[in-house]
Amino acid sequence: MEDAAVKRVCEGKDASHRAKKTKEDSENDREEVREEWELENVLSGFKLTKVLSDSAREKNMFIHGKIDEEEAVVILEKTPIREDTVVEMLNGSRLKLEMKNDIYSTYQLQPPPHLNEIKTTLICPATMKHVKKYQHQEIFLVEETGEDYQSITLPYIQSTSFSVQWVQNILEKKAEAERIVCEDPDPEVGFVLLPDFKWDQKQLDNLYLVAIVHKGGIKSLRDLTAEHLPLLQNIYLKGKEAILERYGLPASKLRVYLHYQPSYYHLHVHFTALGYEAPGCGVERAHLLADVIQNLQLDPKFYKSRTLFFPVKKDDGLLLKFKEAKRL
Ligand code: G7M
Repeated sequence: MEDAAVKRVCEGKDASHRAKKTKEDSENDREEVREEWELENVLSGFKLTKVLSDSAREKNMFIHGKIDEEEAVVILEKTPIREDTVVEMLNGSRLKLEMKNDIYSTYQLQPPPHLNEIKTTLICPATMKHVKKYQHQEIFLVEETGEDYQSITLPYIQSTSFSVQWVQNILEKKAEAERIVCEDPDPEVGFVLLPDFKWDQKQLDNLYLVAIVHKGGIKSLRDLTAEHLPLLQNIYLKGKEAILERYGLPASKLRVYLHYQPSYYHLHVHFTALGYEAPGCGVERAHLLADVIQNLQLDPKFYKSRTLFFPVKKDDGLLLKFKEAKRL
């Protein structure tokens, strides 16, 4: 089932059109794509300020720099090796022998460029808040009561939080419209489900979609009451159905959750492959949508009054506010 689904993903409009074509087609495509790429290399003038963090295990690097005097953050990430192109890669690469001993040998393999892509995310112009977000830092667990939220967190997020322009662009079809997997346009219970920009859509192992609600004014989990149950149930039901239909992945293979604190204060729900340890899916930050629904069914004001825990980086202004209020 999953293989067929990968095929469907790869045949999707914006998923890899490289996967299932004749060799000639692929070469023609590559010519066109190469031209596109050369025209669009906005990174050619990138000047490094600092590597913010990197991980040999995750094979990624977060870099702060400048492009034409504008602050920029670049995220580079080696993508998983794909089953549908692995034979092409083995057959079509250059090999350099590193060592040979009896039946054992190791090589450096240089795949053809189109099989050697690095997923790259650019944020430009980036704010210092973006730079801090990706900077490797010590983290602390904050314990936030309902009162703390009102007196410390809410004023803080109202004074400083990331712009949600990208969210508005999605809802108004000004960006990423062709990536939408499913939409319910209802202004009260509707949402848009689309691939998270962390997912390259090349394989289902790291499937990552995000459902963004149409209704404005719901900042986070803290704003949810029983009145939002129809909205949450609708996202849960239709989101799972759409993922099953499009990718062949059943609900039993999904982790569906909200972040607290989120990075962007316009309500959205994460749908990730269960086997994928997505950043921020740990118990200190992720709240399963199914639990959120049940909690609100039991107590309509559950998230107004409960103490919630969340991780905060050392440099985060919110941590300072909790310290100033002697809550840490
Ligand atoms: O942490 P929080 O719950 O706020 O998560 C927001 C999610 O939105 C993250 O998983 C991001 O990777 C994702 N995301 C952020 N931006 C800026 C974009 C974007 O422009 N497009 C898409 N599709 N996802 C985004």
